[in-house]
Amino acid sequence: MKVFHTDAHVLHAPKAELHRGQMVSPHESPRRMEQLIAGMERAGFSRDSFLGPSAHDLSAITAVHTPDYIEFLQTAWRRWQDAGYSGDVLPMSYPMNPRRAKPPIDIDGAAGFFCSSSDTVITETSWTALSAIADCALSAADEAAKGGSAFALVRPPGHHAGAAYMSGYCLLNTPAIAAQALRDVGAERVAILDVDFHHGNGTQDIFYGRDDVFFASIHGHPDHHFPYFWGHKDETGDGAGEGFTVNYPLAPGTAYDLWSEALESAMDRIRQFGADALVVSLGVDTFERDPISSFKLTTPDYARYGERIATLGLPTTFIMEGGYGVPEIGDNTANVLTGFLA
Ligand code: 5XA
Ligand code: ZN
Repeated sequence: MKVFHTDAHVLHAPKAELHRGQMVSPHESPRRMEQLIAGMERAGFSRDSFLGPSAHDLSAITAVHTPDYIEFLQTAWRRWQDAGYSGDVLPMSYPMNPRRAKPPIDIDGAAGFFCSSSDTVITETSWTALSAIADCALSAADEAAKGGSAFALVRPPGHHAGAAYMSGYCLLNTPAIAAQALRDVGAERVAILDVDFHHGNGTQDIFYGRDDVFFASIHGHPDHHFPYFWGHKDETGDGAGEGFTVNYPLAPGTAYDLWSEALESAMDRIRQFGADALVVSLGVDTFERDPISSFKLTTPDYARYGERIATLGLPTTFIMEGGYGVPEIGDNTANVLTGFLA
């Protein structure tokens, strides 16, 4: 399996994270990537074999994100400095009714307009990192468009970012960009399977009204976990998209027995949908020792579910999402791929 990766991820390195009332060292940091790569190497996916992405047109990103949001991402840090603010761009004020709100001129207000949670920041060089990771996701999707499978080993994650907002460490929705690219080169029906611990609210939001991209998410119940306001069972799509979203919110403490039942159900729905390509939002923060999550998956479980996903028999684009703080994030990620390839 081809693995696409870019060292440019280090250009997005937030200084701090607002977490449970304190500014802490960011959970989502370049160090995570070192842990991911170390685990991949232990499993035989050598760093030397990783491929750099090929450059894609910005239109592949604006097929999913609004042009004004992209312009915001590209210019926010400079505007923040020009306003005399210091540190990373860290939003503070949020519109309660975003659809009726207008973006203000002041960058402090504009940042809140394009954001939904204060754990997500923009640094001086974030955009360079983001455009390179979008290229990784698109390069992996190119492989799937040719009938193969590939992995975009990238950070920061993507699935909380909406068409016009950043959230939950995510600034560009890489799985949505990949899914849309697959549609644009001819896949009739694309399914997105989100196995990250957190609900993929941004991905859901982007495709909620559509019947050509199916979205399934297995995640910690929003009563207890970020992103809190989305991911309930009764969120099933809207208009033409009704029935093309399925959510499996699970209780804190869920282990593989129950988690895998949800996976089998999600895969049945993907089969019924008749997908001709699959995008997997591959978060490994379902791990029993993840510091910000509460499921109880163990390292061998990841290989078991990788093997199950392979039974769908679809060209598959894996995109790295969450998973934090422990060396096992690399082993768990590699296990999914090894199980898939077995
Ligand atoms: O999948 N999303 C994450 O892992 C990030 C959650 C951020 C919570 N502040
Ligand atoms: Zn997550």
